[in-house]
Amino acid sequence: MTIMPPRKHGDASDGMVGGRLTRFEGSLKLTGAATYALEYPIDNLAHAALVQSTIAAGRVVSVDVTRALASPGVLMVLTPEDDLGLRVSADWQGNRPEDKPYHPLPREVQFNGQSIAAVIAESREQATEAAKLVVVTYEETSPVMSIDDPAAGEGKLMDNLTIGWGDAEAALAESPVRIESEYSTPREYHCAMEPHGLTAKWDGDELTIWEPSQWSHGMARMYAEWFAMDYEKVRIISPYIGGGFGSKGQPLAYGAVAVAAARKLGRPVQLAVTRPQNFTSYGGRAATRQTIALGASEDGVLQAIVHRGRTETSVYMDYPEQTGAATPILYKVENFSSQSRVVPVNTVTPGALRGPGKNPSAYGIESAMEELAYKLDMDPLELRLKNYADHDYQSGKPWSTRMLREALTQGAAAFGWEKRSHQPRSMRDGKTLIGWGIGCGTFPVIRAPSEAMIRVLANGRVEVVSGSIDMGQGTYTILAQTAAEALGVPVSQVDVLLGDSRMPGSSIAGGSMLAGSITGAVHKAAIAARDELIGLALNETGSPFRDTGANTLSLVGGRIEASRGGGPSLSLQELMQALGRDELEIRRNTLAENAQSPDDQKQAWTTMSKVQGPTSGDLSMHSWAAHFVEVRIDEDFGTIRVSRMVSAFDCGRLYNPKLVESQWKGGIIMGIGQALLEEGVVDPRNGRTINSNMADYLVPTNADIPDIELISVGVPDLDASTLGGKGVGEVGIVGVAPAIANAVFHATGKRIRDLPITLEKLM
Ligand code: MCN
Ligand code: MOS
Repeated sequence: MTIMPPRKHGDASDGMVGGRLTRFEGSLKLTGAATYALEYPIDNLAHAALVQSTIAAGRVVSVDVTRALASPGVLMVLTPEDDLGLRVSADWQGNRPEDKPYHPLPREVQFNGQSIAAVIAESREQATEAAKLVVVTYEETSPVMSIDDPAAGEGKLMDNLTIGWGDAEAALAESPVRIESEYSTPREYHCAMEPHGLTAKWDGDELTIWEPSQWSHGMARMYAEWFAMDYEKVRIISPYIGGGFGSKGQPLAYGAVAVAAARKLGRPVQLAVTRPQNFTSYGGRAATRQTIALGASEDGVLQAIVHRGRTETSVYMDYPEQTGAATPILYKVENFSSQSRVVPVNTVTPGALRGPGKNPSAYGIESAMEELAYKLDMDPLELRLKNYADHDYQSGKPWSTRMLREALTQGAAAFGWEKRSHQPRSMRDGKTLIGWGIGCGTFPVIRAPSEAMIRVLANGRVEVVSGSIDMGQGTYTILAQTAAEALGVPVSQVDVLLGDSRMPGSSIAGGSMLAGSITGAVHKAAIAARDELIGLALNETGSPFRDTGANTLSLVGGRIEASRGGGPSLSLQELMQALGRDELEIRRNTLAENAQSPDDQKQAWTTMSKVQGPTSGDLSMHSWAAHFVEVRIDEDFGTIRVSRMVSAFDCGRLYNPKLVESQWKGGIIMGIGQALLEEGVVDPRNGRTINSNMADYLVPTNADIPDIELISVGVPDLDASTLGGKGVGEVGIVGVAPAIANAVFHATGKRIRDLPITLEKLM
């Protein structure tokens, strides 16, 4: 779990905040040295395989397990008949529902692909084989297959998502120039390289779970509540994760099944969720439909935005994909109205997927803005700049920092936007139609309290310890940089230990909130550790500084010495030896002074109840993006290629620009997939996601990805975070799909309003 320091860096300054250090754990993952949740060598391990429903709605009448139980190696079959003895857990906010049993293998079937039984055997192969022999009889009821099913209806209005100011309907009616369109997006899925799964082991009343997690503390709490045990007795271990993209923030039904099976059997149990089962274990991004009407003056000043969104949810939980999330904050507008509905259908509850809400929301408003630009016969860049929001019209608050104008103008300059000819179909290269488009993106700055520990060891090495998560974004690396800079030691002297709920509490690696939150805690702990070391060096017996009369010392380049030079100079190892210390341990958190009780701390690390949104203070804080896209489309075949992209971002200060660039690129690549390839296809006969595998659910390959030029226009935003950074992980995807849709329109004159834009839609 200890991450080896990098063997070489180009430049010593790489180790400081802002340096371009390579991800510490990257080579461990590439070489197979990183151990994933299903790879821990655990003795006496039994293996579980899930049996999932093949109908979309109804009841399990009976489960015949005779043949499965007789199959070689089978130890146990769990069905809805078994009471696993679980209780429902509190939600993310920590709100406890009425105390009642929780059945992870329920009798009631609410979607196709719901887990209804599990076979546990000596080997994974035996469990998988026996799972096929379980015979389930159902009593079917009539399901609602998807948002397009006539039975789905208009859905439920989510009052808490209604946003409005001015009189949008009236202002729209009076506007001389208007557009109105409907935009749709299909179900989309995370498809992280590492599928879901876990290994669960009981030792008496203590439970250890190796499971990929975006939030070790939150997951430990929910497991503890399911199994009615003390939080302290559950341990989640998750040092390496092969991607999550939002899907690994909470324990899921299969986890409860595996842990319950381990308890019943008295043996550790491992459960590997198969790739198809991944598609229904945690929902993907909900299918969305939104209507946007824009009203403008003849010279292109926005008068009104009217937005109506509908998104799929499950029949058992209202999860709104907030299509009205970006619409109110991108432009200056005096009259605004947005309403959102959820439409219950027989699907697993959809969930957060990179850029939740903001992503489909930006797809809508950024497509609509471009439609308005054409209606006005105005350059889409000019329209965006003309309607630039000088403050947040939704909250009425000033922006903390908003360099979106710079992103638009610098992005345009790098892209060569001035060479564009406005008319659709007016740019071509032989039989290839060329189109250029813009899409803006945004993601809020979200902050959560976090805690970190700095340990200085007798050998002079420094450990940063946090239960937070690195699923590939770079947490290990930026925390080493943060500690090295604040302490004044080379980064090669720092080890970072993450991904264990027994370690200090932290925010979720989600909502792009981790980096800003946890660097704040590490910075605070490292400064305190430095002050403590200096204090000990000045005052402790045994220290050679004690008698020098110095009243302060400095710690630079890993050496402690008088600030003015002269006198003794000790490495950390020498100092620890002189002090006769084995270890110095400092913990700090970012909680408010009045929220430091053990209860407050537990709430802070294990629920979302202390998370602060972008407008919780006097300012409105967000990351911003402007994407410029060129597409090339074969006129005869309609094949679309993204041939060039420039994306300019304002994410404040960048802790590590190299990692930020790969975050942005990762988001952009997912956005290209969303625009052109990704679509969960629902079988209208039984509600099954037909293409629930990596061969049929298309994601981009290297050949689909052009050169992507990235520009950072951000400035440090010290209101947003301790070190001045804003969120990076999600904003990259936001605005990419509309930029591509807009470029496709510019190339072909045809506007495709439902994603993905596949060639048959262009024909
Ligand atoms: N960073 C930086 N400077 C900043 C902000 C961030 O250098 N001002 C860099 C750091 O390397 C940091 C990373 O960007 O580790 C992401 O920081 P942040 O934006 O705070 O996001 P989180 O750490 O909270 O990570 C979650 C975010 C989300 S919500 C999704 S979804 C997502 C994403 O990160 N899923 C990912 N990036 C992913 N990257 C990988 N490889 N795999 C995923 O599943
Ligand atoms: Mo990201 S979808 O908030 O994990």
